Amino acid sequence: EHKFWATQPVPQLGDAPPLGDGYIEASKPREEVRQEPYPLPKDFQWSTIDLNDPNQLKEVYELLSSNYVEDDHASFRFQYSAEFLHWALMPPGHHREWHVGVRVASNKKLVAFIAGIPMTLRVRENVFHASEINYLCVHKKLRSKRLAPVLIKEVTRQCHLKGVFQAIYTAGVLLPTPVSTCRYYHRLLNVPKLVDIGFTYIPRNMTLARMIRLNKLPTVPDLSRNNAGLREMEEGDVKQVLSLYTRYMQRFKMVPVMTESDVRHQFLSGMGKGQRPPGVWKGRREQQVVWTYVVEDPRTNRITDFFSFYTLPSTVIGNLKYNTVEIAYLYYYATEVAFSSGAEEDGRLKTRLQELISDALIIADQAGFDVFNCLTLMDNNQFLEEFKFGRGDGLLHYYLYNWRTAPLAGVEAIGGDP
Ligand code: YNC
Ligand code: MG
Repeated sequence: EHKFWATQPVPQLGDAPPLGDGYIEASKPREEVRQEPYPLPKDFQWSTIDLNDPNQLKEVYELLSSNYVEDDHASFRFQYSAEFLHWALMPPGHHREWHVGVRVASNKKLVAFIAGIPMTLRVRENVFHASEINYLCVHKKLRSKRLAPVLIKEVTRQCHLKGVFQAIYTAGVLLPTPVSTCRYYHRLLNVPKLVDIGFTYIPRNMTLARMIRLNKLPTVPDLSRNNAGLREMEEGDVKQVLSLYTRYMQRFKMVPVMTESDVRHQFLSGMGKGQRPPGVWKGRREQQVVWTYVVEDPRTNRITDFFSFYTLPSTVIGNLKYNTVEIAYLYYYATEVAFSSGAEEDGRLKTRLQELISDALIIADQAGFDVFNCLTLMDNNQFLEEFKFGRGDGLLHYYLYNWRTAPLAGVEAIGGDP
């Protein structure tokens, strides 16, 4: 029933969970990797995309803006900005050959895309090089012609040519076979707009005014008061943020392993131009993609915590009043409190996470975001309920290519059966 996926080195639906961890297919020396691109239907041609060329970046942006992922009701569609794509697809060590496009041979129009970026992944005890595959997109007019498998095979070949034989990817659709499944949760910020565009509705025995009041947030982050040390991340914080990140991620079973340059890229490079004056929380920078804050202990000058979120608007399909809904997505965070003994048992960890995320919500609200999203992963179950996050209907499945490991339980940490 999965004609393509049945041929790939992934666990098949219904397979017994594996006893041990490891690859499914052995790696090959470069000379044994297929040297020619896979054939495309006639009238189409492969095109490596140079994202440093503003014109090509814009072509990818335009393809995705009109043809990328929509929700089940076709009400919203992800609208990645060009700045976002530049940030997401050009991390340290990225390969141009992993930005795979398909063009119409006659007029060179870009009609399909898939991208990979290199990463180091830890799954349980094993650390290995992998690619993270994303932005698979086929123009709406070319759907259901089995183009997607050709794109996947070609990006796989390009990974193999660089000596990478494992991959991680996520999708809203169920394929063979998720290693984990998360649910989206949404914290409403701009209630009237979210009701207007049908992102949410006013429940029975509730009024709009009450709903607004219930979701109202303070205007100043708590950890910025009384010299508590909250500020934007800066270049000088990279080493300490890496150390915090690395130690905190030991709590989890499947995580990216980062270096200093990864941290600089992931948390700083997308912060946009120009310094915001300290203590100013309102408004936002033009084209800022990622927002990273640290807490610096004023007595020791040590970074004790950090949190980050990124900007990813969605197009509101067919709405006359609003073109987009501005969405912040929770990204990585970490806190020293996790390393003090007993902090989990006596609730200190939970309290600290709530302080951090509550400030993330305040900052996002002041910056004009309409909604704050997160998934049921990391320690997010420690604050979802208390902070009035609503359970979404979207699921996100996580997949590994050519790596078997038992399903990662506990990621769908709250919310019950999907
Ligand atoms: C999907 N999202 O099951 P079977 S997520 C993977 N990921 O194959 P056709 C997908 N496979 O079941 P269409 C998939 N969606 O027969 C469908 N498939 O074995 C499989 N949507 O191909 C599907 N972006 O070309 C079926 O379908 C086969 O024309 C059917 O094209 C699909 O980026 C798609 O949701 C998704 O643009 C391109 O619908 C199209 O429908 C579209 O006839 C809107 O394809 C945008 C959208 C997907 C977002 C994402 C992650 C992609 C991961 C790809 C797998 C990577 C594997 C690792 C490779 C590197 C390995 C190394 C080393
Ligand atoms: Mg197709």
